[in-house]
Amino acid sequence: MESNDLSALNTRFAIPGHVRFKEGPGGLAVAEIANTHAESMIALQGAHVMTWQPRGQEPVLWLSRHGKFAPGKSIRGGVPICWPWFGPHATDASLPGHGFARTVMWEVKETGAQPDGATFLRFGLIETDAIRAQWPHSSSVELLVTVGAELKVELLTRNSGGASFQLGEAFHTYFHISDVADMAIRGLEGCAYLDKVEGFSRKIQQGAVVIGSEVDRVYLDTGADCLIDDRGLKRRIRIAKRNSRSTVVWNPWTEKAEKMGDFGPQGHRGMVCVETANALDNVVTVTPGAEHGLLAVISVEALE
Ligand code: TA6
Repeated sequence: MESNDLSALNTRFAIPGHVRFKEGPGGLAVAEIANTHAESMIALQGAHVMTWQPRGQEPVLWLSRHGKFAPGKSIRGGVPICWPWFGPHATDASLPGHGFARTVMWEVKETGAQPDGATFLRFGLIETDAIRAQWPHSSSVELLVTVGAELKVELLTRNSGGASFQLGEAFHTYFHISDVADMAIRGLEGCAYLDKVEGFSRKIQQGAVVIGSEVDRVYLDTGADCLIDDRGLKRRIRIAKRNSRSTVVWNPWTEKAEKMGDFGPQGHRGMVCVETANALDNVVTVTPGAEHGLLAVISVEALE
């Protein structure tokens, strides 16, 4: 982004003690948030929350140090926005996996200092002909972010057209953990899931989710909080959600991570994705004039 664009952004939206705009990795324009509760960095490309670190805590989001930060390239880590479909496009394999929202430019629409000291930001996806060619529906989408002692992200989709459309979506959130062997995910006990590692076979979760090989599961019909218990960091990450019926758990493990090329050596051991989604059987129908808000609230607790 041109430096004058950054100066225009700072003129309109910077707030001392909260947010300013600067050139980030790969020359991507970013919002840099630093308040009494936490620090965070959000790329305007994809309205991509790259980092969130509450004061006194280790980073909560995982961001690859080997990622390619470049225009039009999805960032490996943080909170990629999968919209308006999750996974491959239903009928056109030439379209980007997980939709286009995470690799196109969004614009800053609002920033604010909250009474409790948190920082609020609102982003809007910039409509282009290229986007309309992939998504021929009259819609708008905004991301509302509150950076504080918790991280709150809400994806607001509005149907401004005359016909309903089906929406697949996710916060594809990468969490920083001490080591995958020292971690368990609770909250999905008894849930049905589609196991993408085994041909989307349908199974039921027995006990906590522990990871010792590639895991790629879409848990269905669940609105439950997920808890990442990290024994190494002696902390619990809570992912609460609203208007989400799917939770995706993913770790590529060694071979797939090496193939992807942007995890770094053994990078997969320090991360797990717990994704707040509406995917596969749980895609959402948005009727004309309706607004659908996917909400995730991430917080950190001590692990007794
Ligand atoms: O959410 C898990 C998943 O769908 C995996 O199947 C894998 O494709 C992952 O997303 C990463 O996808 P990406 O396009 O970001 O490399």
